[in-house]
Amino acid sequence: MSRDMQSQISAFLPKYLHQEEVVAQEFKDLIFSLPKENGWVASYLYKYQGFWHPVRHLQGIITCQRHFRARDSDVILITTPKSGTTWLKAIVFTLMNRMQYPIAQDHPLLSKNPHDLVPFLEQTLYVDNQIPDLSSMNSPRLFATHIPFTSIPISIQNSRCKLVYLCRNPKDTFVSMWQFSNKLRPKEMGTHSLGEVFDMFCRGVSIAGPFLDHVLDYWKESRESPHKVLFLKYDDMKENPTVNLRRIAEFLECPFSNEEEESGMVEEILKLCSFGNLSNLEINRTGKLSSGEENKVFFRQGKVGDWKNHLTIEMVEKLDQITEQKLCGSGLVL
Ligand code: PAP
Repeated sequence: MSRDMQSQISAFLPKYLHQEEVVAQEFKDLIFSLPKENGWVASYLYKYQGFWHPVRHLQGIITCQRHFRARDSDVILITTPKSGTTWLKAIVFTLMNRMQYPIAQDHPLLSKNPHDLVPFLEQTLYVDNQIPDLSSMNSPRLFATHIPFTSIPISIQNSRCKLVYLCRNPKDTFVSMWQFSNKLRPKEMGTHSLGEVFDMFCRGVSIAGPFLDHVLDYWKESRESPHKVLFLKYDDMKENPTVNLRRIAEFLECPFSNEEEESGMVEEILKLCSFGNLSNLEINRTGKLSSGEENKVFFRQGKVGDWKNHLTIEMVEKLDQITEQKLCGSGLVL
Protein backbone atom coordinates (compact mmCIF):
# COMPACT_ATOMS: atom_id res chain seq x y z
CA MET A 1 0.00 0.00 0.00
CA SER A 2 1.31 3.48 -0.84
CA ARG A 3 2.22 5.95 1.90
CA ASP A 4 -0.57 8.25 0.68
CA MET A 5 -3.18 5.56 1.12
CA GLN A 6 -1.80 4.67 4.53
CA SER A 7 -2.07 8.23 5.73
CA GLN A 8 -5.59 8.53 4.31
CA ILE A 9 -6.65 5.48 6.31
CA SER A 10 -4.95 6.81 9.41
CA ALA A 11 -6.69 10.18 9.06
CA PHE A 12 -10.20 8.70 9.08
CA LEU A 13 -10.08 5.72 11.38
CA PRO A 14 -9.53 5.71 15.13
CA LYS A 15 -6.17 4.14 15.97
CA TYR A 16 -7.64 0.96 17.37
CA LEU A 17 -8.98 0.19 13.89
CA HIS A 18 -5.61 0.60 12.19
CA GLN A 19 -4.74 -2.84 10.88
CA GLU A 20 -2.24 -4.47 8.56
CA GLU A 21 -1.07 -1.10 7.21
CA VAL A 22 0.64 -0.36 10.56
CA VAL A 23 3.02 -3.31 10.42
CA ALA A 24 6.61 -2.09 10.17
CA GLN A 25 8.82 -3.62 7.47
CA GLU A 26 10.91 -5.56 9.99
CA PHE A 27 7.86 -7.47 11.28
CA LYS A 28 6.15 -8.19 7.97
CA ASP A 29 7.77 -11.56 7.20
CA LEU A 30 7.12 -12.83 10.71
CA ILE A 31 3.56 -11.57 11.19
CA PHE A 32 2.21 -12.29 7.72
CA SER A 33 3.45 -15.89 7.83
CA LEU A 34 1.38 -16.64 10.95
CA PRO A 35 -1.95 -18.50 10.93
CA LYS A 36 -4.82 -16.01 10.77
CA GLU A 37 -8.57 -15.99 11.38
CA ASN A 38 -11.22 -13.30 11.05
CA GLY A 39 -11.14 -10.85 13.95
CA TRP A 40 -13.99 -9.83 16.25
CA VAL A 41 -13.62 -6.09 15.73
CA ALA A 42 -12.09 -5.82 12.27
CA SER A 43 -9.56 -7.50 10.02
CA TYR A 44 -7.73 -10.52 11.39
CA LEU A 45 -6.35 -12.22 14.48
CA TYR A 46 -2.88 -13.78 14.13
CA LYS A 47 -1.71 -16.81 16.10
CA TYR A 48 1.61 -16.09 17.79
CA GLN A 49 3.18 -18.43 20.36
CA GLY A 50 -0.14 -20.25 20.66
CA PHE A 51 -2.40 -17.21 21.20
CA TRP A 52 -4.52 -14.97 18.93
CA HIS A 53 -3.86 -11.24 18.61
CA PRO A 54 -4.96 -8.31 16.41
CA VAL A 55 -2.00 -7.15 14.36
CA ARG A 56 -1.52 -3.86 16.22
CA HIS A 57 -1.33 -5.61 19.61
CA LEU A 58 0.91 -8.32 18.16
CA GLN A 59 3.46 -5.85 16.89
CA GLY A 60 3.35 -4.28 20.37
CA ILE A 61 3.94 -7.65 22.04
CA ILE A 62 6.99 -8.41 19.91
CA THR A 63 8.47 -4.94 20.48
CA CYS A 64 7.80 -5.28 24.20
CA GLN A 65 9.42 -8.72 24.29
CA ARG A 66 12.52 -7.23 22.70
CA HIS A 67 12.81 -4.01 24.66
CA PHE A 68 10.94 -4.00 28.00
CA ARG A 69 13.23 -4.24 31.04
CA ALA A 70 11.33 -4.99 34.23
CA ARG A 71 12.42 -3.63 37.60
CA ASP A 72 12.10 -5.75 40.73
CA SER A 73 9.70 -3.13 42.08
CA ASP A 74 7.36 -3.12 39.05
CA VAL A 75 3.74 -4.18 39.41
CA ILE A 76 2.07 -5.64 36.31
CA LEU A 77 -1.71 -6.08 36.11
CA ILE A 78 -2.53 -8.97 33.79
CA THR A 79 -6.03 -9.78 32.61
CA THR A 80 -7.94 -11.67 30.02
CA PRO A 81 -9.84 -9.04 28.01
CA LYS A 82 -13.23 -8.10 29.51
CA SER A 83 -12.52 -9.62 32.89
CA GLY A 84 -12.41 -6.37 34.82
CA THR A 85 -9.19 -4.70 33.62
CA THR A 86 -10.63 -1.20 34.01
CA TRP A 87 -11.74 -1.94 37.58
CA LEU A 88 -8.44 -3.54 38.56
CA LYS A 89 -6.48 -0.62 37.12
CA ALA A 90 -8.57 1.83 39.14
CA ILE A 91 -8.22 -0.15 42.37
CA VAL A 92 -4.49 -0.84 42.22
CA PHE A 93 -3.66 2.70 41.03
CA THR A 94 -5.60 4.14 43.97
CA LEU A 95 -4.12 1.65 46.43
CA MET A 96 -0.49 2.13 45.42
CA ASN A 97 -0.74 5.91 45.20
CA ARG A 98 -2.82 6.50 48.32
CA MET A 99 -0.15 8.67 49.99
CA GLN A 100 0.49 10.82 46.93
CA TYR A 101 -3.19 10.99 45.92
CA PRO A 102 -5.48 10.78 48.96
CA ILE A 103 -9.12 10.33 48.07
CA ALA A 104 -10.30 13.89 47.50
CA GLN A 105 -11.90 16.19 44.91
CA ASP A 106 -8.75 16.24 42.80
CA HIS A 107 -8.11 12.49 42.70
CA PRO A 108 -6.79 11.53 39.21
CA LEU A 109 -9.57 8.95 38.73
CA LEU A 110 -12.12 11.75 38.76
CA SER A 111 -10.64 13.34 35.64
CA LYS A 112 -8.96 10.43 33.85
CA ASN A 113 -10.11 7.01 32.67
CA PRO A 114 -8.23 4.16 34.43
CA HIS A 115 -6.71 3.16 31.06
CA ASP A 116 -5.04 6.58 30.89
CA LEU A 117 -3.59 6.15 34.38
CA VAL A 118 -2.23 2.62 33.96
CA PRO A 119 -0.89 2.07 30.44
CA PHE A 120 -0.96 -1.25 28.62
CA LEU A 121 2.50 -2.45 27.60
CA GLU A 122 1.55 -3.81 24.18
CA GLN A 123 -1.44 -1.59 23.40
CA THR A 124 -0.16 1.77 24.64
CA LEU A 125 3.55 1.94 25.40
CA TYR A 126 5.07 -0.37 22.79
CA VAL A 127 2.26 0.03 20.23
CA ASP A 128 2.90 1.18 16.64
CA ASN A 129 6.58 0.24 16.82
CA GLN A 130 7.30 2.75 19.60
CA ILE A 131 10.13 2.07 22.04
CA PRO A 132 9.37 4.30 25.01
CA ASP A 133 11.99 5.47 27.47
CA LEU A 134 10.57 4.25 30.79
CA SER A 135 13.78 4.78 32.73
CA SER A 136 12.73 8.09 34.22
CA MET A 137 9.51 6.72 35.73
CA ASN A 138 9.47 6.66 39.51
CA SER A 139 9.30 3.27 41.23
CA PRO A 140 7.13 1.40 41.80
CA ARG A 141 5.97 1.52 38.19
CA LEU A 142 2.50 0.20 37.38
CA PHE A 143 1.70 -1.35 33.99
CA ALA A 144 -1.03 -3.53 32.53
CA THR A 145 -1.16 -6.17 29.82
CA HIS A 146 -3.23 -8.92 28.24
CA ILE A 147 -0.06 -10.80 27.16
CA PRO A 148 -0.35 -14.58 27.78
CA PHE A 149 2.24 -16.13 30.10
CA THR A 150 4.14 -17.86 27.28
CA SER A 151 4.73 -14.52 25.57
CA ILE A 152 5.49 -12.38 28.60
CA PRO A 153 8.86 -10.55 28.22
CA ILE A 154 11.67 -12.60 29.71
CA SER A 155 12.73 -9.79 32.06
CA ILE A 156 9.30 -9.93 33.73
CA GLN A 157 9.80 -13.63 34.34
CA ASN A 158 13.35 -13.19 35.60
CA SER A 159 12.85 -10.15 37.80
CA ARG A 160 11.13 -10.05 41.17
CA CYS A 161 8.35 -7.81 39.91
CA LYS A 162 4.85 -8.74 40.98
CA LEU A 163 1.97 -9.84 38.76
CA VAL A 164 -1.66 -9.35 39.73
CA TYR A 165 -3.79 -11.57 37.49
CA LEU A 166 -7.55 -11.16 37.10
CA CYS A 167 -9.92 -13.43 35.17
CA ARG A 168 -13.69 -13.89 35.10
CA ASN A 169 -16.11 -16.73 34.52
CA PRO A 170 -16.04 -17.69 30.82
CA LYS A 171 -19.74 -17.09 30.16
CA ASP A 172 -19.76 -13.47 31.36
CA THR A 173 -16.36 -12.83 29.76
CA PHE A 174 -17.71 -14.06 26.45
CA VAL A 175 -20.91 -11.99 26.61
CA SER A 176 -18.97 -8.87 27.61
CA MET A 177 -16.48 -9.44 24.76
CA TRP A 178 -19.27 -9.91 22.24
CA GLN A 179 -21.01 -6.70 23.27
CA PHE A 180 -17.75 -4.75 23.41
CA SER A 181 -16.47 -5.86 20.01
CA ASN A 182 -19.78 -5.03 18.35
CA LYS A 183 -19.60 -1.52 19.80
CA LEU A 184 -16.10 -1.06 18.38
CA ARG A 185 -16.84 -2.39 14.91
CA PRO A 186 -17.13 0.21 12.14
CA LYS A 187 -20.83 0.74 11.37
CA GLU A 188 -20.49 -0.34 7.76
CA MET A 189 -19.24 -3.77 8.86
CA GLY A 190 -22.40 -4.49 10.84
CA THR A 191 -22.47 -6.46 14.06
CA HIS A 192 -21.62 -10.09 14.83
CA SER A 193 -24.42 -12.37 15.94
CA LEU A 194 -23.89 -14.16 19.23
CA GLY A 195 -23.71 -17.51 17.43
CA GLU A 196 -20.94 -16.39 15.05
CA VAL A 197 -18.55 -15.34 17.77
CA PHE A 198 -19.60 -18.13 20.17
CA ASP A 199 -18.13 -20.65 17.78
CA MET A 200 -14.89 -18.64 17.58
CA PHE A 201 -14.68 -18.31 21.38
CA CYS A 202 -15.17 -22.07 21.81
CA ARG A 203 -12.38 -22.72 19.31
CA GLY A 204 -10.13 -20.40 21.30
CA VAL A 205 -10.14 -17.67 18.66
CA SER A 206 -10.59 -14.42 20.60
CA ILE A 207 -8.30 -11.54 21.56
CA ALA A 208 -5.46 -13.02 23.67
CA GLY A 209 -7.27 -16.36 23.48
CA PRO A 210 -7.63 -19.26 23.85
CA PHE A 211 -9.26 -17.76 26.95
CA LEU A 212 -8.94 -20.94 29.04
CA ASP A 213 -5.25 -21.40 28.19
CA HIS A 214 -4.58 -17.80 29.20
CA VAL A 215 -6.25 -18.38 32.56
CA LEU A 216 -4.79 -21.82 33.19
CA ASP A 217 -1.21 -20.78 32.48
CA TYR A 218 -1.36 -17.95 35.01
CA TRP A 219 -3.21 -20.17 37.49
CA LYS A 220 -0.36 -22.71 37.37
CA GLU A 221 2.19 -19.94 37.72
CA SER A 222 0.36 -18.53 40.76
CA ARG A 223 0.46 -21.98 42.40
CA GLU A 224 4.16 -22.40 41.71
CA SER A 225 5.15 -18.84 42.61
CA PRO A 226 2.55 -17.40 44.97
CA HIS A 227 4.83 -14.48 45.88
CA LYS A 228 5.17 -13.56 42.22
CA VAL A 229 1.60 -14.04 40.92
CA LEU A 230 -1.63 -13.20 42.73
CA PHE A 231 -4.57 -14.91 41.01
CA LEU A 232 -7.94 -13.17 41.35
CA LYS A 233 -11.43 -13.70 39.96
CA TYR A 234 -13.79 -10.84 39.06
CA ASP A 235 -16.69 -12.85 40.45
CA ASP A 236 -14.95 -13.17 43.87
CA MET A 237 -14.07 -9.49 43.83
CA LYS A 238 -17.72 -8.60 43.27
CA GLU A 239 -18.83 -10.91 46.05
CA ASN A 240 -16.25 -9.92 48.58
CA PRO A 241 -14.45 -6.74 47.53
CA THR A 242 -13.00 -5.77 50.90
CA VAL A 243 -11.32 -9.14 51.47
CA ASN A 244 -9.85 -9.08 47.98
CA LEU A 245 -8.62 -5.50 48.24
CA ARG A 246 -6.81 -6.39 51.49
CA ARG A 247 -5.30 -9.44 49.74
CA ILE A 248 -4.00 -7.24 46.92
CA ALA A 249 -2.55 -4.76 49.42
CA GLU A 250 -0.77 -7.52 51.35
CA PHE A 251 0.52 -9.17 48.19
CA LEU A 252 1.95 -5.83 47.01
CA GLU A 253 3.51 -5.31 50.43
CA CYS A 254 1.51 -2.16 51.14
CA PRO A 255 -1.05 -3.51 53.66
CA PHE A 256 -3.55 -1.19 55.30
CA SER A 257 -2.41 0.12 58.68
CA ASN A 258 -4.70 0.00 61.70
CA GLU A 259 -5.32 3.72 61.32
CA GLU A 260 -6.25 3.30 57.67
CA GLU A 261 -8.59 0.44 58.51
CA GLU A 262 -10.24 2.46 61.25
CA SER A 263 -10.64 5.48 59.00
CA GLY A 264 -12.56 3.34 56.48
CA MET A 265 -9.97 3.60 53.71
CA VAL A 266 -10.71 0.14 52.28
CA GLU A 267 -14.36 1.05 51.75
CA GLU A 268 -13.44 4.50 50.41
CA ILE A 269 -11.18 3.05 47.72
CA LEU A 270 -13.86 0.59 46.70
CA LYS A 271 -16.47 3.33 46.56
CA LEU A 272 -14.28 5.54 44.39
CA CYS A 273 -13.55 2.63 42.02
CA SER A 274 -17.07 1.23 41.97
CA PHE A 275 -18.90 0.75 38.69
CA GLY A 276 -21.61 3.18 39.79
CA ASN A 277 -19.15 5.94 40.59
CA LEU A 278 -16.72 5.58 37.66
CA SER A 279 -19.34 5.02 34.99
CA ASN A 280 -21.19 8.20 35.97
CA LEU A 281 -18.20 10.52 35.83
CA GLU A 282 -18.20 13.05 33.00
CA ILE A 283 -14.81 11.82 31.76
CA ASN A 284 -16.11 8.28 31.41
CA ARG A 285 -19.42 9.29 29.84
CA THR A 286 -18.01 11.61 27.18
CA GLY A 287 -14.21 11.14 26.98
CA LYS A 288 -12.09 9.07 24.59
CA LEU A 289 -8.79 7.21 24.88
CA SER A 290 -5.88 8.33 22.70
CA SER A 291 -6.41 5.11 20.73
CA GLY A 292 -9.92 6.28 19.83
CA GLU A 293 -12.20 4.07 21.95
CA GLU A 294 -14.89 5.99 23.79
CA ASN A 295 -14.43 5.63 27.54
CA LYS A 296 -18.05 4.63 28.00
CA VAL A 297 -17.53 1.33 26.12
CA PHE A 298 -15.56 0.03 29.11
CA PHE A 299 -18.61 0.41 31.37
CA ARG A 300 -21.63 -1.69 30.46
CA GLN A 301 -23.27 -3.42 33.45
CA GLY A 302 -20.48 -4.54 35.75
CA LYS A 303 -22.53 -7.47 37.07
CA VAL A 304 -22.08 -11.20 37.51
CA GLY A 305 -24.46 -13.48 35.61
CA ASP A 306 -25.58 -11.40 32.61
CA TRP A 307 -24.86 -14.51 30.50
CA LYS A 308 -28.24 -15.83 31.65
CA ASN A 309 -29.88 -13.12 29.53
CA HIS A 310 -28.05 -14.05 26.34
CA LEU A 311 -26.81 -17.63 26.08
CA THR A 312 -29.00 -20.55 24.99
CA ILE A 313 -29.11 -23.75 27.05
CA GLU A 314 -26.98 -25.47 24.39
CA MET A 315 -24.37 -22.71 24.53
CA VAL A 316 -24.21 -22.93 28.32
CA GLU A 317 -23.80 -26.71 28.21
CA LYS A 318 -21.08 -26.51 25.57
CA LEU A 319 -19.06 -23.79 27.30
CA ASP A 320 -19.40 -25.49 30.70
CA GLN A 321 -18.21 -28.75 29.20
CA ILE A 322 -15.19 -27.18 27.47
CA THR A 323 -14.32 -25.37 30.70
CA GLU A 324 -14.60 -28.47 32.90
CA GLN A 325 -12.50 -30.54 30.50
CA LYS A 326 -9.79 -27.91 30.29
CA LEU A 327 -9.58 -27.19 34.02
CA CYS A 328 -10.00 -30.81 35.14
CA GLY A 329 -7.37 -31.69 37.75
CA SER A 330 -5.98 -28.14 37.93
CA GLY A 331 -7.77 -27.21 41.16
CA LEU A 332 -9.26 -24.16 39.44
CA VAL A 333 -13.01 -23.71 39.18
CA LEU A 334 -14.48 -20.91 37.05
P1 PAP B 1 -10.70 -4.44 28.75
O1 PAP B 1 -10.10 -5.77 29.01
O2 PAP B 1 -11.06 -4.18 27.31
O3 PAP B 1 -9.93 -3.30 29.33
P2 PAP B 1 -12.46 -4.77 30.97
O4 PAP B 1 -12.37 -3.57 31.82
O5 PAP B 1 -11.71 -5.98 31.40
O6 PAP B 1 -12.12 -4.40 29.47
O7 PAP B 1 -13.97 -5.25 30.84
C1 PAP B 1 -15.05 -4.44 30.96
C2 PAP B 1 -16.02 -5.15 31.89
O8 PAP B 1 -15.75 -4.74 33.22
C3 PAP B 1 -17.43 -4.74 31.56
O9 PAP B 1 -18.24 -5.84 31.96
P3 PAP B 1 -19.74 -6.07 31.39
O10 PAP B 1 -19.65 -5.96 29.91
O11 PAP B 1 -20.13 -7.44 31.84
O12 PAP B 1 -20.59 -5.02 32.01
C4 PAP B 1 -17.58 -3.53 32.48
O13 PAP B 1 -18.91 -3.16 32.72
C5 PAP B 1 -16.89 -4.03 33.73
N1 PAP B 1 -16.44 -2.94 34.59
C6 PAP B 1 -15.89 -1.77 34.23
N2 PAP B 1 -15.62 -1.03 35.31
C7 PAP B 1 -16.03 -1.73 36.39
C8 PAP B 1 -16.04 -1.46 37.79
N3 PAP B 1 -15.58 -0.33 38.28
N4 PAP B 1 -16.52 -2.42 38.59
C9 PAP B 1 -17.00 -3.59 38.11
N5 PAP B 1 -17.03 -3.90 36.78
C10 PAP B 1 -16.55 -2.97 35.93
